[in-house]
Amino acid sequence: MADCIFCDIIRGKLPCKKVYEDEEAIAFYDITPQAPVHFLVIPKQHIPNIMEADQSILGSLLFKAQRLASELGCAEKGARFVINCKAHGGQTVDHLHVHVLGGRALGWPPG
Ligand code: DGP
Repeated sequence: MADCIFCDIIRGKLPCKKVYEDEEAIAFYDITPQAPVHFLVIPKQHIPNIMEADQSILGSLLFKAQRLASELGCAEKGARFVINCKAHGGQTVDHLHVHVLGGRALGWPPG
C-alpha cells in the first residue's frame, strides 16, 4: 500500500534491522526500543489493524512472535506481546504489528 512505512520496509524501500522473514511475515527491531529486546512482527499483507485481521493471520503472527522471543532469550524470564489498535490503543503505524518487549521487567498498567 502507498504511504505505509511498514509496506516500504517489506519492499526494501526503507532499511530495517531484520530479525526474521518468510513468505507471509517479517520481523524487525523497533526504531525506538522501549526494552533491551524490542521487535515488531508484521504481516506482508497490508492489514491496517487487528480489527481487520482474521484468525489465521493472528494465530500465525502470535506464534512467530512467541518463537522469535524464545530465540532471542526471552523464554525463561518472559516478555510482553502487545498489539496497539487505533487511537485509543495508541497505534501510530496503520499496518498490523505485534510488539515483543523483553530483557527487563516491565511495569503495569500502561498509562
Ligand atoms: P504503534 O504505536 O503500536 O503503532 O507502534 C509503532 C512502532 O513502530 C513504534 O514503536 C516505532 C516503530 N517504527 C515506526 N517507524 C519505524 C521505522 O521506520 N522503522 C522501525 N524499525 N520501526 C519503526
